Amino acid sequence: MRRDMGHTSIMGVLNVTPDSFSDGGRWTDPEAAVAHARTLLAQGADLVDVGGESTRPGSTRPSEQEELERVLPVVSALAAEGCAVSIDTMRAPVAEAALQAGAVLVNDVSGGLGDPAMGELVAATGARYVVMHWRGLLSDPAARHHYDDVVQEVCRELGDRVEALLGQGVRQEQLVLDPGFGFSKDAAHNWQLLAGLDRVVALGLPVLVGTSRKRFLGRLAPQAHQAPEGEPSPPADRDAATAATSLLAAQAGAWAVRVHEVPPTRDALAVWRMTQEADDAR
Ligand code: PMM
Repeated sequence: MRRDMGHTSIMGVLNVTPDSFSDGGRWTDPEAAVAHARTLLAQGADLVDVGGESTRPGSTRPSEQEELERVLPVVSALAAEGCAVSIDTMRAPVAEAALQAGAVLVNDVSGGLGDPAMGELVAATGARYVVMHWRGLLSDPAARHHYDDVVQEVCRELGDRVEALLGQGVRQEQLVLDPGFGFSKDAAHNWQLLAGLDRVVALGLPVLVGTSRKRFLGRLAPQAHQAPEGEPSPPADRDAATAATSLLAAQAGAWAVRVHEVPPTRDALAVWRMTQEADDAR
């Protein structure tokens, strides 16, 4: 069965952090960061996601001031060039400052649980808001990685977040859902989520998918990467797999995919588009 193709946008990742798992430390200089964003856009990204805090397990949180100092110069410079900027933050004051500097979307991996003021800010500003699924802030660590049915539970928990946000005055048109690949999920959960992504899409809101370079993509064929037994391949070797997951996400109806390396995903999406255009012309 074929699904009608919508346009799936590409969100390019720009982590201005010293410690992100794949690109930590590469773009901490604002000029280098802005130059990289220009490359992502020239390669076909529709928007650039600027993040100043790594959520990598074991990383220490930057202070709010530190996070602001990392992201604001980059957000301002890119917005001034007319680039669509998304701000990846769990802090309402950082989101607010970035929106004032010209960001158009708030990407919150805590889905509003990290800062109780986030819902109110999103409601007041009318900004688009990505609600990601993550159990990382649950007080019961044992519940974080236990699912009976990961797709069903992610859908239900995202639905609960949506209800809470609507109750805070956020409008439905502002919301984007993200199942949170790799966040409180092991490899099996991630594969199940990818297989069941159409059920997340069926919730009726746009869906963002972030599988890029994640660990579960590093164990496909260890021998092909000459990785030591049991070790995943290095993050930068996971871009072909990322293009494949991005294509599957697009076919399931994703609104956007979030990737570090744009060309492989751009080309994978183009292959699908051209195949469908040829099919339509028959
Ligand atoms: N993953 C990371 C960071 N931010 N935001 C959304 N919406 N979805 C994700 O899956 C996501 C995210 C972690 O990856 P990175 O450290 O390479 O940015």
